Amino acid sequence: MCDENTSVAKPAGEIVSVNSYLKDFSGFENTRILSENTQAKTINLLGNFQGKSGQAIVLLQKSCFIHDHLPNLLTGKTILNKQFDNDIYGTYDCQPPPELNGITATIIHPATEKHIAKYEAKPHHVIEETPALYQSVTLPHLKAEQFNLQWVYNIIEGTAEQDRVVYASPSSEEKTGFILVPDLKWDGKNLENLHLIAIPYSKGILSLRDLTSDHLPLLLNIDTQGKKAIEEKFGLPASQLRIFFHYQPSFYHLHIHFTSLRHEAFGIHAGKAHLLTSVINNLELLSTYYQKATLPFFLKESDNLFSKFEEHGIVRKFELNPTKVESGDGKGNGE
Ligand code: G7M
Repeated sequence: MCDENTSVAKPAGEIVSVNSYLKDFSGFENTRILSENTQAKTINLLGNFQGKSGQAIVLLQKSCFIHDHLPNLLTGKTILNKQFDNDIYGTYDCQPPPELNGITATIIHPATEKHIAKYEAKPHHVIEETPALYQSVTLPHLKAEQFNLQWVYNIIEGTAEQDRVVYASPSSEEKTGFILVPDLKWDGKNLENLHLIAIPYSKGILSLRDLTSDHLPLLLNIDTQGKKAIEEKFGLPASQLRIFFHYQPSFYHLHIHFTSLRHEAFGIHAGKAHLLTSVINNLELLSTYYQKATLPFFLKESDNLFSKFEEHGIVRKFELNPTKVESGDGKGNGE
């Protein structure tokens, strides 16, 4: 059910996000499955809400098991319907009470074509981004087409997610200060998939590429205070944290991910993640390291940045060629 009375007034023509009043999924029409990951138990859907303008992306992830809930899970309230048994083995369709069987839902509305491309399954490619390619391809593209940063400014300016803030530096620390909040995709409770992001107050640092040794005080502050705050609030020591940047990120206001080592979060692998300690170390060795380095990253074919690299002849779309796969080396790489 929707309670539109609580929605924020917007200028005529601007679509009001359903997120300002949504209470359930009534009226949602699913038009397409964008992608699915059976291992991570996620599904990303495209659709719309009946009578509302704009497309909506719904990201669903089955929640992890919360250890404190286990005693309530294994009781008479959890129904077991047998699928089969064989000797000492039995498999059941298990139906726990709804409150113990949650799904984390993230809704993006109104979603742009860029959002849709981001969540759509498409082949990835490696791009070896030299400093020259950054200047001629990436930078002009991200200046023209980057995602809106309003949600970031809302957090650092104190108008959104303030009840979720885990740590905030004093506002006088303009250059070294930051705010630490749970990532959109984390429920803020389950330590198994802990995921927070540190957002510097300072505007204009687009990404890793902009960092020089001038930013070391900021990065060291984020490293020290972020670890301390997470240990104090969640009891997770620094040795259990993976702290990293994404390159390319989705949002070009510098931010740093803090995730639990046990969490196989999206974007923790080589080709996307750069550990904060390595970044600090590189900057200590050479102030202009990130202006001089070739930075490789993975890019999805559906990403507009991919088309820009394609136009420059740096990469081309990958099409699986079945004849070559059959008569080739058997690895099925189709090139
Ligand atoms: O790939 P990149 O490093 O740019 O990741 C950005 C992160 O910001 C993702 O993990 C998103 O889940 C997270 N994020 C995106 N939005 C729009 C929000 C938001 O509104 N609030 C919070 N807390 N995190 C967000």
